[in-house]
Amino acid sequence: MNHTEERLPGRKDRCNLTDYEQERRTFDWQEIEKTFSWHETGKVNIAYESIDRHALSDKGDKIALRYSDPTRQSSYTFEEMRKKTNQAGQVFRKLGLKKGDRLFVFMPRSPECYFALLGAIKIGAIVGPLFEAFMETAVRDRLQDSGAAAIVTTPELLHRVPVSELPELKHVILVGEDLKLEDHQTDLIAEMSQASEKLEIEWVDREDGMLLHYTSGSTGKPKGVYHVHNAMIQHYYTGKIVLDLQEEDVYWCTADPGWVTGTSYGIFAPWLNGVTNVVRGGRFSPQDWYDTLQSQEITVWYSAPTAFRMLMGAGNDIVSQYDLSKVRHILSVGEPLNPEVIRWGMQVYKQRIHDTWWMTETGAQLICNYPSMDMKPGSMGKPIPGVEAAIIDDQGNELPPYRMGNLAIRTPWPSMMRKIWNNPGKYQEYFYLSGWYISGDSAYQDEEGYFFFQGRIDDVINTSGERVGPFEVESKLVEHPAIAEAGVIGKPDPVRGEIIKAFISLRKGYEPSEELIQEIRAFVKEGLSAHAAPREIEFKEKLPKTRSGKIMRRVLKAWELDLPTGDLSTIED
Ligand code: 6R9
Repeated sequence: MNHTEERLPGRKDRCNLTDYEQERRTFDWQEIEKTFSWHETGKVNIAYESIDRHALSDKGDKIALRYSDPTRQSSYTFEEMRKKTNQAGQVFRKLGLKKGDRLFVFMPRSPECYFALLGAIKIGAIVGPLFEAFMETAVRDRLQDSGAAAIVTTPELLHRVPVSELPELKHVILVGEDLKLEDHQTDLIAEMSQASEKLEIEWVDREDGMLLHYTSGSTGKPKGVYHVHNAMIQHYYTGKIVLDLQEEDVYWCTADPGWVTGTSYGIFAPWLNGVTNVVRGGRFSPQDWYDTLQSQEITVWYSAPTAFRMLMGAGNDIVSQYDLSKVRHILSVGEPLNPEVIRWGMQVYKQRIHDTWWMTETGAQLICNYPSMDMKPGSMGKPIPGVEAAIIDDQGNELPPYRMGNLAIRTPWPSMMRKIWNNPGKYQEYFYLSGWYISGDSAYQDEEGYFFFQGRIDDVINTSGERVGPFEVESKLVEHPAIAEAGVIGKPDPVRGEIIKAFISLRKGYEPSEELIQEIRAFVKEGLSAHAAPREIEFKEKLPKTRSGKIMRRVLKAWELDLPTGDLSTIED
Protein backbone atom coordinates (compact mmCIF):
# COMPACT_ATOMS: atom_id res chain seq x y z
CA MET A 1 0.00 0.00 0.00
CA ASN A 2 1.30 3.33 -1.03
CA HIS A 3 0.73 5.42 2.04
CA THR A 4 2.65 8.61 2.52
CA GLU A 5 2.57 10.96 5.42
CA GLU A 6 2.76 13.94 3.10
CA ARG A 7 0.39 16.55 4.47
CA LEU A 8 -0.80 19.86 3.08
CA PRO A 9 -2.23 22.05 5.82
CA GLY A 10 -5.75 23.47 5.58
CA ARG A 11 -6.48 27.14 5.08
CA LYS A 12 -7.04 29.24 8.13
CA ASP A 13 -8.55 32.30 6.49
CA ARG A 14 -12.16 32.79 5.48
CA CYS A 15 -14.02 29.77 4.27
CA ASN A 16 -17.57 28.55 4.83
CA LEU A 17 -16.63 25.44 6.79
CA THR A 18 -14.06 26.27 9.43
CA ASP A 19 -14.28 23.21 11.67
CA TYR A 20 -15.11 19.94 9.93
CA GLU A 21 -15.22 17.80 13.09
CA GLN A 22 -17.44 20.25 14.91
CA GLU A 23 -19.84 20.49 11.96
CA ARG A 24 -20.11 16.69 11.83
CA ARG A 25 -21.04 16.49 15.47
CA THR A 26 -23.84 19.02 15.32
CA PHE A 27 -25.04 18.52 11.76
CA ASP A 28 -28.71 18.22 10.85
CA TRP A 29 -30.03 18.12 7.25
CA GLN A 30 -33.29 19.67 8.43
CA GLU A 31 -31.45 22.83 9.31
CA ILE A 32 -30.18 23.05 5.72
CA GLU A 33 -33.71 22.70 4.35
CA LYS A 34 -34.63 25.97 5.98
CA THR A 35 -32.67 27.75 3.26
CA PHE A 36 -35.44 27.04 0.81
CA SER A 37 -38.77 28.78 0.56
CA TRP A 38 -40.58 25.44 0.28
CA HIS A 39 -39.69 24.89 3.87
CA GLU A 40 -42.51 27.35 4.55
CA THR A 41 -44.65 27.36 1.41
CA GLY A 42 -44.57 23.65 0.58
CA LYS A 43 -44.08 24.63 -3.09
CA VAL A 44 -41.13 22.65 -4.37
CA ASN A 45 -39.21 23.01 -7.62
CA ILE A 46 -35.42 22.93 -7.88
CA ALA A 47 -35.43 25.28 -10.90
CA TYR A 48 -37.41 27.85 -8.95
CA GLU A 49 -34.96 27.66 -6.04
CA SER A 50 -31.98 27.93 -8.41
CA ILE A 51 -33.17 30.91 -10.41
CA ASP A 52 -36.45 32.55 -9.37
CA ARG A 53 -35.68 32.70 -5.66
CA HIS A 54 -32.70 34.95 -6.44
CA ALA A 55 -34.41 36.84 -9.26
CA LEU A 56 -37.21 37.79 -6.91
CA SER A 57 -34.84 38.84 -4.14
CA ASP A 58 -32.38 41.73 -4.30
CA LYS A 59 -30.17 39.63 -6.58
CA GLY A 60 -32.30 40.06 -9.70
CA ASP A 61 -29.65 42.15 -11.45
CA LYS A 62 -26.73 39.94 -10.54
CA ILE A 63 -25.16 37.99 -13.42
CA ALA A 64 -26.22 34.34 -13.16
CA LEU A 65 -24.77 32.95 -16.40
CA ARG A 66 -21.71 34.09 -18.30
CA TYR A 67 -21.46 32.07 -21.46
CA SER A 68 -18.58 32.14 -23.93
CA ASP A 69 -17.20 30.10 -26.80
CA PRO A 70 -14.98 31.15 -29.71
CA THR A 71 -17.95 32.68 -31.54
CA ARG A 72 -20.31 33.90 -28.85
CA GLN A 73 -20.29 35.73 -25.56
CA SER A 74 -23.39 36.52 -23.56
CA SER A 75 -24.47 37.15 -19.99
CA TYR A 76 -27.80 36.78 -18.26
CA THR A 77 -28.89 38.10 -14.88
CA PHE A 78 -30.97 35.98 -12.53
CA GLU A 79 -34.02 37.98 -13.64
CA GLU A 80 -33.21 37.38 -17.32
CA MET A 81 -32.66 33.69 -16.60
CA ARG A 82 -36.02 33.59 -14.86
CA LYS A 83 -37.75 34.98 -17.93
CA LYS A 84 -35.87 32.81 -20.42
CA THR A 85 -36.54 29.63 -18.48
CA ASN A 86 -40.18 30.67 -18.10
CA GLN A 87 -40.43 31.13 -21.86
CA ALA A 88 -38.84 27.75 -22.52
CA GLY A 89 -41.30 26.23 -20.05
CA GLN A 90 -44.16 27.94 -21.90
CA VAL A 91 -43.03 26.44 -25.21
CA PHE A 92 -42.83 22.95 -23.75
CA ARG A 93 -46.18 23.25 -22.03
CA LYS A 94 -47.87 24.52 -25.19
CA LEU A 95 -46.71 21.34 -26.92
CA GLY A 96 -48.58 19.38 -24.29
CA LEU A 97 -45.53 18.31 -22.33
CA LYS A 98 -46.23 17.92 -18.65
CA LYS A 99 -45.09 16.67 -15.28
CA GLY A 100 -43.29 13.34 -15.42
CA ASP A 101 -42.66 13.41 -19.19
CA ARG A 102 -39.10 12.62 -20.23
CA LEU A 103 -37.49 15.39 -22.27
CA PHE A 104 -33.93 15.02 -23.56
CA VAL A 105 -31.49 17.81 -24.21
CA PHE A 106 -29.00 16.76 -26.88
CA MET A 107 -26.90 19.72 -27.93
CA PRO A 108 -23.61 21.49 -27.32
CA ARG A 109 -23.36 23.88 -24.42
CA SER A 110 -25.03 27.22 -25.13
CA PRO A 111 -27.33 29.49 -23.15
CA GLU A 112 -30.32 27.81 -24.83
CA CYS A 113 -29.16 24.45 -23.53
CA TYR A 114 -29.48 25.82 -19.99
CA PHE A 115 -32.80 27.59 -20.67
CA ALA A 116 -34.20 24.31 -22.01
CA LEU A 117 -32.93 22.21 -19.10
CA LEU A 118 -34.33 24.51 -16.44
CA GLY A 119 -37.49 25.38 -18.40
CA ALA A 120 -38.35 21.71 -18.66
CA ILE A 121 -37.79 21.18 -14.94
CA LYS A 122 -40.05 24.17 -14.26
CA ILE A 123 -42.98 22.35 -15.90
CA GLY A 124 -42.19 19.21 -13.91
CA ALA A 125 -40.61 17.26 -16.77
CA ILE A 126 -37.74 14.83 -16.18
CA VAL A 127 -34.70 15.94 -18.14
CA GLY A 128 -32.24 13.58 -19.77
CA PRO A 129 -29.08 15.49 -20.75
CA LEU A 130 -26.98 13.89 -23.51
CA PHE A 131 -23.43 14.60 -24.67
CA GLU A 132 -23.44 16.20 -28.11
CA ALA A 133 -20.92 13.55 -29.22
CA PHE A 134 -23.38 10.69 -28.84
CA MET A 135 -24.01 8.67 -31.98
CA GLU A 136 -27.32 7.30 -33.13
CA THR A 137 -27.24 4.04 -31.13
CA ALA A 138 -26.47 5.83 -27.88
CA VAL A 139 -29.29 8.31 -28.46
CA ARG A 140 -31.76 5.61 -29.45
CA ASP A 141 -30.98 3.37 -26.45
CA ARG A 142 -31.60 6.19 -24.00
CA LEU A 143 -34.74 7.60 -25.59
CA GLN A 144 -36.24 4.15 -26.04
CA ASP A 145 -35.48 2.97 -22.53
CA SER A 146 -37.08 6.05 -20.99
CA GLY A 147 -39.96 6.41 -23.46
CA ALA A 148 -38.98 10.01 -24.14
CA ALA A 149 -41.73 12.36 -25.31
CA ALA A 150 -39.48 15.15 -26.60
CA ILE A 151 -35.93 16.03 -27.49
CA VAL A 152 -34.28 19.41 -27.76
CA THR A 153 -31.47 19.30 -30.29
CA THR A 154 -29.79 21.17 -33.14
CA PRO A 155 -30.15 20.75 -36.92
CA GLU A 156 -26.56 19.46 -37.01
CA LEU A 157 -27.31 16.63 -34.57
CA LEU A 158 -30.78 15.79 -35.84
CA HIS A 159 -29.61 12.96 -38.10
CA ARG A 160 -28.52 11.06 -34.99
CA VAL A 161 -32.07 11.01 -33.62
CA PRO A 162 -33.72 7.93 -35.23
CA VAL A 163 -37.25 9.32 -35.04
CA SER A 164 -38.84 6.40 -36.90
CA GLU A 165 -37.62 3.98 -34.23
CA LEU A 166 -39.00 6.12 -31.40
CA PRO A 167 -42.80 5.84 -31.50
CA GLU A 168 -43.21 7.64 -28.16
CA LEU A 169 -41.20 10.67 -29.26
CA LYS A 170 -43.80 13.31 -30.15
CA HIS A 171 -41.70 16.44 -30.44
CA VAL A 172 -38.37 17.40 -31.88
CA ILE A 173 -37.52 20.88 -30.65
CA LEU A 174 -34.74 22.54 -32.61
CA VAL A 175 -32.26 25.21 -31.65
CA GLY A 176 -30.74 26.90 -34.68
CA GLU A 177 -31.09 29.63 -37.26
CA ASP A 178 -33.25 29.72 -40.43
CA LEU A 179 -34.89 26.43 -39.63
CA LYS A 180 -37.07 24.64 -42.15
CA LEU A 181 -39.45 22.77 -39.94
CA GLU A 182 -41.02 19.42 -40.67
CA ASP A 183 -43.90 17.68 -38.91
CA HIS A 184 -43.55 17.43 -35.14
CA GLN A 185 -40.74 19.95 -35.15
CA THR A 186 -40.61 23.19 -33.18
CA ASP A 187 -38.27 26.19 -33.39
CA LEU A 188 -37.34 26.82 -29.76
CA ILE A 189 -35.85 30.29 -30.16
CA ALA A 190 -38.68 31.58 -32.35
CA GLU A 191 -41.36 30.16 -30.06
CA MET A 192 -39.64 31.47 -26.95
CA SER A 193 -39.57 34.98 -28.38
CA GLN A 194 -43.36 34.82 -28.78
CA ALA A 195 -44.00 33.25 -25.39
CA SER A 196 -45.01 34.99 -22.19
CA GLU A 197 -42.25 35.74 -19.72
CA LYS A 198 -44.53 34.52 -16.98
CA LEU A 199 -45.01 30.88 -16.17
CA GLU A 200 -47.03 29.02 -13.60
CA ILE A 201 -44.37 26.78 -12.23
CA GLU A 202 -45.35 23.16 -11.69
CA TRP A 203 -45.03 22.67 -7.94
CA VAL A 204 -43.98 19.12 -7.30
CA ASP A 205 -43.33 16.79 -4.43
CA ARG A 206 -39.72 16.75 -3.26
CA GLU A 207 -39.62 13.07 -4.19
CA ASP A 208 -40.73 13.76 -7.80
CA GLY A 209 -38.21 13.20 -10.59
CA MET A 210 -36.22 15.94 -12.32
CA LEU A 211 -33.20 14.28 -13.96
CA LEU A 212 -32.39 11.05 -15.70
CA HIS A 213 -28.65 10.55 -16.16
CA TYR A 214 -27.67 7.51 -18.16
CA THR A 215 -24.44 5.91 -17.08
CA SER A 216 -22.63 2.97 -18.61
CA GLY A 217 -21.96 -0.24 -16.79
CA SER A 218 -19.28 -2.64 -17.95
CA THR A 219 -21.88 -4.86 -19.57
CA GLY A 220 -25.40 -4.42 -20.87
CA LYS A 221 -27.20 -1.24 -21.75
CA PRO A 222 -26.67 2.06 -19.96
CA LYS A 223 -28.66 2.57 -16.78
CA GLY A 224 -31.04 5.50 -16.31
CA VAL A 225 -30.18 6.96 -12.92
CA TYR A 226 -33.22 8.84 -11.62
CA HIS A 227 -32.86 11.90 -9.41
CA VAL A 228 -35.50 13.89 -7.57
CA HIS A 229 -35.98 17.54 -6.58
CA ASN A 230 -34.97 16.75 -2.99
CA ALA A 231 -31.35 16.54 -4.20
CA MET A 232 -31.23 20.34 -4.02
CA ILE A 233 -30.56 20.14 -0.29
CA GLN A 234 -27.22 18.45 -0.90
CA HIS A 235 -26.38 20.41 -4.06
CA TYR A 236 -26.79 23.56 -2.06
CA TYR A 237 -24.93 22.38 1.02
CA THR A 238 -21.93 20.91 -0.78
CA GLY A 239 -21.80 24.04 -2.95
CA LYS A 240 -21.39 25.93 0.28
CA ILE A 241 -18.90 23.77 2.20
CA VAL A 242 -17.00 21.94 -0.55
CA LEU A 243 -16.98 24.43 -3.43
CA ASP A 244 -16.88 27.06 -0.67
CA LEU A 245 -19.09 29.35 -2.78
CA GLN A 246 -19.42 32.88 -1.49
CA GLU A 247 -21.42 35.85 -2.66
CA GLU A 248 -18.73 37.47 -4.85
CA ASP A 249 -17.38 34.28 -6.43
CA VAL A 250 -17.13 33.68 -10.15
CA TYR A 251 -17.38 29.95 -10.54
CA TRP A 252 -16.39 27.72 -13.45
CA CYS A 253 -17.23 24.04 -13.68
CA THR A 254 -15.66 22.66 -16.85
CA ALA A 255 -18.06 19.70 -17.18
CA ASP A 256 -20.75 19.27 -19.82
CA PRO A 257 -24.33 18.68 -18.56
CA GLY A 258 -24.17 15.27 -20.28
CA TRP A 259 -22.10 14.25 -17.25
CA VAL A 260 -23.65 14.48 -13.79
CA THR A 261 -20.90 16.91 -12.73
CA GLY A 262 -22.23 19.32 -15.37
CA THR A 263 -25.73 19.31 -13.82
CA SER A 264 -25.21 18.92 -10.06
CA TYR A 265 -22.20 21.27 -10.08
CA GLY A 266 -22.57 23.02 -13.46
CA ILE A 267 -26.16 24.14 -12.77
CA PHE A 268 -27.62 23.45 -9.36
CA ALA A 269 -24.87 23.96 -6.77
CA PRO A 270 -23.74 27.36 -8.09
CA TRP A 271 -27.21 28.73 -8.74
CA LEU A 272 -28.77 27.39 -5.55
CA ASN A 273 -25.98 29.38 -3.90
CA GLY A 274 -26.74 32.42 -6.05
CA VAL A 275 -23.29 32.85 -7.56
CA THR A 276 -22.18 33.84 -11.06
CA ASN A 277 -21.70 30.70 -13.12
CA VAL A 278 -19.35 30.64 -16.10
CA VAL A 279 -19.99 28.23 -18.96
CA ARG A 280 -17.34 27.76 -21.58
CA GLY A 281 -18.34 26.06 -24.82
CA GLY A 282 -15.98 24.65 -27.44
CA ARG A 283 -13.09 22.29 -27.09
CA PHE A 284 -10.32 21.96 -24.54
CA SER A 285 -7.02 23.69 -25.15
CA PRO A 286 -4.59 24.84 -22.48
CA GLN A 287 -4.44 28.37 -23.95
CA ASP A 288 -8.19 28.62 -24.05
CA TRP A 289 -8.66 27.37 -20.52
CA TYR A 290 -6.04 29.63 -19.00
CA ASP A 291 -7.51 32.48 -20.98
CA THR A 292 -10.93 31.69 -19.52
CA LEU A 293 -9.54 31.64 -15.99
CA GLN A 294 -7.84 34.97 -16.55
CA SER A 295 -10.37 36.93 -18.59
CA GLN A 296 -13.44 35.76 -16.69
CA GLU A 297 -11.63 36.30 -13.40
CA ILE A 298 -12.60 32.88 -12.15
CA THR A 299 -12.31 32.44 -8.39
CA VAL A 300 -13.54 28.85 -7.93
CA TRP A 301 -12.65 26.21 -10.51
CA TYR A 302 -14.01 22.64 -10.63
CA SER A 303 -12.45 20.27 -13.16
CA ALA A 304 -11.16 16.71 -13.57
CA PRO A 305 -7.85 14.83 -13.31
CA THR A 306 -7.73 14.23 -17.05
CA ALA A 307 -7.80 18.00 -17.65
CA PHE A 308 -5.22 18.70 -14.95
CA ARG A 309 -2.95 16.04 -16.43
CA MET A 310 -3.29 17.61 -19.87
CA LEU A 311 -2.48 21.02 -18.41
CA MET A 312 0.50 19.51 -16.65
CA GLY A 313 1.58 18.01 -19.96
CA ALA A 314 1.36 21.45 -21.57
CA GLY A 315 4.14 22.60 -19.27
CA ASN A 316 4.76 25.32 -16.72
CA ASP A 317 5.84 28.10 -19.05
CA ILE A 318 2.38 28.61 -20.41
CA VAL A 319 0.97 29.12 -16.92
CA SER A 320 3.26 32.08 -16.34
CA GLN A 321 1.83 33.84 -19.39
CA TYR A 322 -1.49 34.26 -17.61
CA ASP A 323 -2.66 36.08 -14.54
CA LEU A 324 -4.45 33.48 -12.47
CA SER A 325 -4.29 35.44 -9.25
CA LYS A 326 -8.07 35.57 -8.83
CA VAL A 327 -8.33 31.77 -8.58
CA ARG A 328 -8.70 30.94 -4.89
CA HIS A 329 -10.11 27.43 -4.83
CA ILE A 330 -9.55 24.47 -7.18
CA LEU A 331 -11.37 21.13 -7.13
CA SER A 332 -11.32 17.86 -9.03
CA VAL A 333 -13.64 14.91 -9.63
CA GLY A 334 -14.14 11.90 -11.82
CA GLU A 335 -11.02 9.85 -11.37
CA PRO A 336 -8.36 9.49 -8.76
CA LEU A 337 -6.32 12.65 -8.48
CA ASN A 338 -2.68 11.62 -8.67
CA PRO A 339 -0.48 13.04 -5.88
CA GLU A 340 1.93 14.18 -8.60
CA VAL A 341 -0.80 16.39 -10.06
CA ILE A 342 -1.41 17.92 -6.63
CA ARG A 343 2.31 18.60 -6.19
CA TRP A 344 2.42 20.19 -9.62
CA GLY A 345 -0.62 22.29 -8.72
CA MET A 346 1.16 23.55 -5.60
CA GLN A 347 4.04 24.58 -7.79
CA VAL A 348 2.20 26.35 -10.63
CA TYR A 349 -1.11 27.46 -9.08
CA LYS A 350 0.42 27.95 -5.63
CA GLN A 351 -2.48 26.13 -4.03
CA ARG A 352 -4.02 22.75 -3.42
CA ILE A 353 -6.27 20.94 -5.86
CA HIS A 354 -9.09 19.48 -3.75
CA ASP A 355 -10.22 16.00 -4.66
CA THR A 356 -13.92 15.12 -4.35
CA TRP A 357 -15.49 11.68 -4.69
CA TRP A 358 -19.01 10.88 -5.76
CA MET A 359 -20.95 9.13 -8.53
CA THR A 360 -23.86 9.62 -10.91
CA GLU A 361 -25.84 7.41 -8.53
CA THR A 362 -25.01 9.47 -5.44
CA GLY A 363 -26.23 12.69 -7.08
CA ALA A 364 -23.78 14.89 -5.22
CA GLN A 365 -20.41 14.93 -3.50
CA LEU A 366 -19.95 12.50 -0.61
CA ILE A 367 -16.24 12.26 0.25
CA CYS A 368 -14.22 15.43 -0.10
CA ASN A 369 -11.30 17.59 0.86
CA TYR A 370 -12.42 20.83 2.50
CA PRO A 371 -10.47 24.10 2.32
CA SER A 372 -9.93 24.22 6.07
CA MET A 373 -8.96 20.55 6.46
CA ASP A 374 -5.43 19.17 6.16
CA MET A 375 -5.04 17.27 2.93
CA LYS A 376 -3.13 14.05 2.28
CA PRO A 377 -2.27 13.86 -1.42
CA GLY A 378 -3.78 10.67 -2.83
CA SER A 379 -6.76 10.77 -0.47
CA MET A 380 -10.29 11.62 -1.56
CA GLY A 381 -10.79 13.16 1.89
CA LYS A 382 -13.54 12.52 4.42
CA PRO A 383 -17.33 12.16 4.17
CA ILE A 384 -19.38 15.33 4.19
CA PRO A 385 -21.16 16.12 7.45
CA GLY A 386 -24.47 14.26 7.51
CA VAL A 387 -23.03 11.27 5.66
CA GLU A 388 -21.37 8.13 7.01
CA ALA A 389 -18.92 6.21 4.81
CA ALA A 390 -17.10 2.97 5.61
CA ILE A 391 -14.95 0.23 4.19
CA ILE A 392 -16.78 -3.07 4.50
CA ASP A 393 -16.19 -6.64 3.40
CA ASP A 394 -18.65 -8.64 1.29
CA GLN A 395 -20.57 -9.67 4.41
CA GLY A 396 -21.04 -6.13 5.62
CA ASN A 397 -18.39 -6.11 8.37
CA GLU A 398 -16.55 -2.83 8.78
CA LEU A 399 -12.84 -3.24 8.14
CA PRO A 400 -10.02 -1.75 10.22
CA PRO A 401 -7.68 0.97 8.89
CA TYR A 402 -5.56 0.14 5.83
CA ARG A 403 -7.64 -2.89 4.81
CA MET A 404 -8.91 -2.63 1.27
CA GLY A 405 -12.63 -3.32 0.79
CA ASN A 406 -15.94 -2.05 -0.56
CA LEU A 407 -16.45 1.67 -0.27
CA ALA A 408 -19.95 1.88 1.20
CA ILE A 409 -22.26 4.70 2.25
CA ARG A 410 -24.90 4.45 4.98
CA THR A 411 -28.33 5.01 3.40
CA PRO A 412 -30.01 7.39 2.79
CA TRP A 413 -28.75 10.88 1.95
CA PRO A 414 -30.69 13.71 0.26
CA SER A 415 -29.37 13.43 -3.31
CA MET A 416 -29.30 9.63 -3.58
CA MET A 417 -30.77 8.18 -6.79
CA ARG A 418 -34.32 6.97 -6.22
CA LYS A 419 -34.43 4.33 -8.94
CA ILE A 420 -32.87 2.97 -12.09
CA TRP A 421 -35.39 3.64 -14.81
CA ASN A 422 -37.23 0.48 -15.86
CA ASN A 423 -34.84 -1.70 -13.90
CA PRO A 424 -35.67 -2.32 -10.23
CA GLY A 425 -33.35 -5.34 -10.20
CA LYS A 426 -30.30 -3.24 -11.07
CA TYR A 427 -31.27 -0.71 -8.43
CA GLN A 428 -31.46 -3.40 -5.74
CA GLU A 429 -27.95 -4.61 -6.58
CA TYR A 430 -26.47 -1.48 -5.00
CA PHE A 431 -28.17 -2.26 -1.69
CA TYR A 432 -27.51 -5.96 -1.23
CA LEU A 433 -26.02 -5.38 2.21
CA SER A 434 -28.81 -3.98 4.35
CA GLY A 435 -28.33 -0.36 5.40
CA TRP A 436 -25.53 0.32 2.91
CA TYR A 437 -25.12 1.63 -0.58
CA ILE A 438 -22.31 -0.35 -2.22
CA SER A 439 -20.43 1.93 -4.58
CA GLY A 440 -18.53 -0.65 -6.63
CA ASP A 441 -15.30 1.19 -5.77
CA SER A 442 -12.65 -0.28 -3.54
CA ALA A 443 -10.78 1.86 -1.06
CA TYR A 444 -9.22 1.90 2.37
CA GLN A 445 -9.23 4.30 5.27
CA ASP A 446 -6.24 5.39 7.32
CA GLU A 447 -6.32 5.68 11.10
CA GLU A 448 -7.31 9.34 10.87
CA GLY A 449 -10.37 8.53 8.76
CA TYR A 450 -9.05 9.68 5.39
CA PHE A 451 -10.29 7.57 2.46
CA PHE A 452 -7.94 6.32 -0.24
CA PHE A 453 -9.32 5.13 -3.57
CA GLN A 454 -7.94 1.88 -5.00
CA GLY A 455 -9.98 1.15 -8.12
CA ARG A 456 -13.32 -0.20 -9.24
CA ILE A 457 -13.91 -3.51 -7.47
CA ASP A 458 -13.59 -5.33 -10.77
CA ASP A 459 -10.35 -3.45 -11.57
CA VAL A 460 -8.45 -4.49 -8.45
CA ILE A 461 -5.54 -6.72 -9.39
CA ASN A 462 -4.50 -9.86 -7.56
CA THR A 463 -0.93 -10.69 -8.43
CA SER A 464 0.73 -13.60 -6.59
CA GLY A 465 -1.79 -13.15 -3.80
CA GLU A 466 -1.09 -9.43 -3.39
CA ARG A 467 -3.98 -7.07 -3.97
CA VAL A 468 -2.87 -4.08 -6.00
CA GLY A 469 -5.05 -1.08 -6.77
CA PRO A 470 -4.44 0.07 -10.34
CA PHE A 471 -4.57 3.67 -9.24
CA GLU A 472 -1.42 3.57 -7.10
CA VAL A 473 0.55 2.04 -9.96
CA GLU A 474 -0.83 4.60 -12.42
CA SER A 475 0.02 7.42 -10.02
CA LYS A 476 3.58 6.24 -9.72
CA LEU A 477 3.86 5.85 -13.48
CA VAL A 478 2.79 9.43 -14.21
CA GLU A 479 5.54 10.66 -11.93
CA HIS A 480 7.99 9.45 -14.54
CA PRO A 481 9.00 12.37 -16.78
CA ALA A 482 8.33 10.44 -20.02
CA ILE A 483 4.77 9.47 -19.13
CA ALA A 484 1.71 11.53 -19.91
CA GLU A 485 -0.97 9.03 -18.96
CA ALA A 486 -1.17 5.44 -17.79
CA GLY A 487 -3.87 2.78 -17.54
CA VAL A 488 -3.15 -0.36 -15.56
CA ILE A 489 -4.95 -3.71 -15.68
CA GLY A 490 -4.55 -7.23 -14.34
CA LYS A 491 -3.81 -9.73 -17.09
CA PRO A 492 -4.59 -13.38 -16.30
CA ASP A 493 -1.45 -15.41 -15.74
CA PRO A 494 -1.20 -19.15 -15.08
CA VAL A 495 1.44 -18.72 -12.38
CA ARG A 496 0.68 -15.45 -10.65
CA GLY A 497 -3.09 -15.34 -11.03
CA GLU A 498 -2.72 -11.95 -12.66
CA ILE A 499 0.20 -9.87 -13.75
CA ILE A 500 0.24 -6.11 -13.97
CA LYS A 501 0.10 -4.68 -17.43
CA ALA A 502 0.44 -0.96 -18.09
CA PHE A 503 -0.73 0.94 -21.14
CA ILE A 504 1.18 4.15 -21.44
CA SER A 505 0.98 7.28 -23.55
CA LEU A 506 4.20 9.25 -23.69
CA ARG A 507 4.74 12.96 -23.34
CA LYS A 508 5.89 15.00 -26.31
CA GLY A 509 9.53 14.37 -27.15
CA TYR A 510 9.69 10.76 -25.90
CA GLU A 511 9.82 7.62 -28.04
CA PRO A 512 8.98 4.03 -27.06
CA SER A 513 12.02 1.79 -26.57
CA GLU A 514 13.06 -1.35 -24.74
CA GLU A 515 15.36 0.80 -22.65
CA LEU A 516 12.52 3.05 -21.60
CA ILE A 517 10.44 -0.01 -20.63
CA GLN A 518 13.23 -1.21 -18.35
CA GLU A 519 13.64 2.23 -16.90
CA ILE A 520 9.92 2.60 -16.18
CA ARG A 521 9.77 -0.81 -14.54
CA ALA A 522 12.69 0.03 -12.30
CA PHE A 523 11.09 3.37 -11.48
CA VAL A 524 7.93 1.71 -10.13
CA LYS A 525 9.88 -1.01 -8.39
CA GLU A 526 11.97 1.48 -6.49
CA GLY A 527 9.27 4.04 -5.94
CA LEU A 528 6.41 1.74 -5.00
CA SER A 529 7.23 -1.95 -4.63
CA ALA A 530 8.51 -4.89 -6.62
CA HIS A 531 5.16 -6.64 -6.87
CA ALA A 532 3.50 -3.45 -8.16
CA ALA A 533 5.93 -3.03 -11.08
CA PRO A 534 4.24 -3.76 -14.41
CA ARG A 535 5.56 -6.94 -16.01
CA GLU A 536 4.20 -5.82 -19.34
CA ILE A 537 4.21 -2.35 -20.80
CA GLU A 538 2.56 -1.31 -24.03
CA PHE A 539 2.78 2.16 -25.55
CA LYS A 540 -0.31 3.75 -27.03
CA GLU A 541 -0.82 7.01 -28.85
CA LYS A 542 -3.91 7.64 -26.70
CA LEU A 543 -5.76 5.78 -23.97
CA PRO A 544 -9.48 4.98 -24.27
CA LYS A 545 -11.43 7.42 -22.12
CA THR A 546 -15.01 8.32 -21.40
CA ARG A 547 -16.33 11.75 -22.26
CA SER A 548 -15.85 12.70 -18.65
CA GLY A 549 -12.19 11.72 -18.88
CA LYS A 550 -12.14 8.36 -17.14
CA ILE A 551 -9.59 5.88 -18.41
CA MET A 552 -11.65 2.88 -19.50
CA ARG A 553 -9.71 0.02 -17.95
CA ARG A 554 -12.33 -2.48 -19.02
CA VAL A 555 -11.65 -1.51 -22.65
CA LEU A 556 -7.92 -1.98 -22.15
CA LYS A 557 -8.69 -5.36 -20.65
CA ALA A 558 -11.01 -6.32 -23.48
CA TRP A 559 -8.34 -5.36 -26.03
CA GLU A 560 -5.79 -7.38 -24.18
CA LEU A 561 -7.96 -10.46 -23.91
CA ASP A 562 -9.70 -10.12 -27.25
CA LEU A 563 -13.07 -9.83 -25.57
CA PRO A 564 -16.10 -7.77 -26.56
CA THR A 565 -15.64 -4.22 -25.25
CA GLY A 566 -19.23 -3.88 -23.97
CA ASP A 567 -21.10 -0.61 -24.12
CA LEU A 568 -18.91 2.03 -25.75
CA SER A 569 -21.47 4.80 -26.09
CA THR A 570 -19.59 7.07 -23.70
CA ILE A 571 -16.12 6.65 -25.22
CA GLU A 572 -14.34 9.80 -26.30
CA ASP A 573 -13.41 8.95 -29.91
C1 6R9 B 1 -19.01 12.30 -10.41
C2 6R9 B 1 -18.61 11.12 -11.23
C3 6R9 B 1 -18.24 7.58 -10.74
C4 6R9 B 1 -16.94 6.79 -10.59
C5 6R9 B 1 -16.67 6.38 -9.17
C6 6R9 B 1 -15.15 6.25 -9.19
C7 6R9 B 1 -14.71 7.36 -10.11
C8 6R9 B 1 -15.14 9.70 -9.23
C9 6R9 B 1 -13.37 10.01 -8.03
C10 6R9 B 1 -13.32 8.73 -8.58
C11 6R9 B 1 -11.31 8.32 -7.53
C12 6R9 B 1 -12.29 10.43 -7.18
N1 6R9 B 1 -14.42 8.58 -9.33
N2 6R9 B 1 -14.51 10.59 -8.45
N3 6R9 B 1 -12.29 7.89 -8.34
N4 6R9 B 1 -11.29 9.54 -6.96
N5 6R9 B 1 -12.28 11.64 -6.61
O1 6R9 B 1 -17.46 10.97 -11.59
O2 6R9 B 1 -19.62 10.24 -11.53
O3 6R9 B 1 -19.21 9.47 -13.90
O4 6R9 B 1 -20.80 8.24 -12.33
O5 6R9 B 1 -18.32 8.12 -12.03
O6 6R9 B 1 -15.82 7.60 -10.96
O7 6R9 B 1 -14.80 5.01 -9.72
O8 6R9 B 1 -17.35 5.17 -8.87
P1 6R9 B 1 -19.54 9.02 -12.52
